[in-house]
Amino acid sequence: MGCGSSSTRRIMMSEPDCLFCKIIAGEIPSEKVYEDETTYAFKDISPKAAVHVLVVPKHHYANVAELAGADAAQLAHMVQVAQSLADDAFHGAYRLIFNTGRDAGQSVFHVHAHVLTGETLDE
Ligand code: D5M
Repeated sequence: MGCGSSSTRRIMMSEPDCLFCKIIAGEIPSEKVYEDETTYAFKDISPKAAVHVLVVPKHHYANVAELAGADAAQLAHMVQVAQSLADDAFHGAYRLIFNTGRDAGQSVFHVHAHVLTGETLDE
C-alpha cells in the first residue's frame, strides 16, 4: 500500500452522507495541507490554534477506537503525519486530539486527529 500505513491492501470505503468523505473526494472544498495514498490533512474551518489541521484516513472509520481495531498502522501513520506538520510549523511541538463520541465533542463521525500547533498552547 505504500507510505508505511498498512501491510495489507485495503479498499477505501466511503460513506455517502459523510462530510469528510466528501472533502476527501473533492466534492466539498478544503484547504489541503497534505495528502498521500491513505491519508488526507486539511485546515480546520474553525481553528483553535495558530495552526489547526485535521488529519483523516481516506477509509471511513467512525472514530479512533474503530480505526485502532481495524488498522493500527494507519493510526500510527496519522501520528507521523501530525509530527511532520508540527516539525514544519512549530519545532515539533503539538497537541493531538481525537474527540470520541458526541458527549466528548465529536461532531463529525469520520475519525480525525486535531493537530494544534504553531504557537505555545495553554495547559
Ligand atoms: O471536529 C470536527 C471539526 O471539523 C471541527 O473542528 C470543525 C471542522 N469542520 C467542520 N466542517 C469543516 C469543513 N468543511 N472544513 C474544515 N473543517 C471543518 P469534532 O472533533 O468532530 O468536533
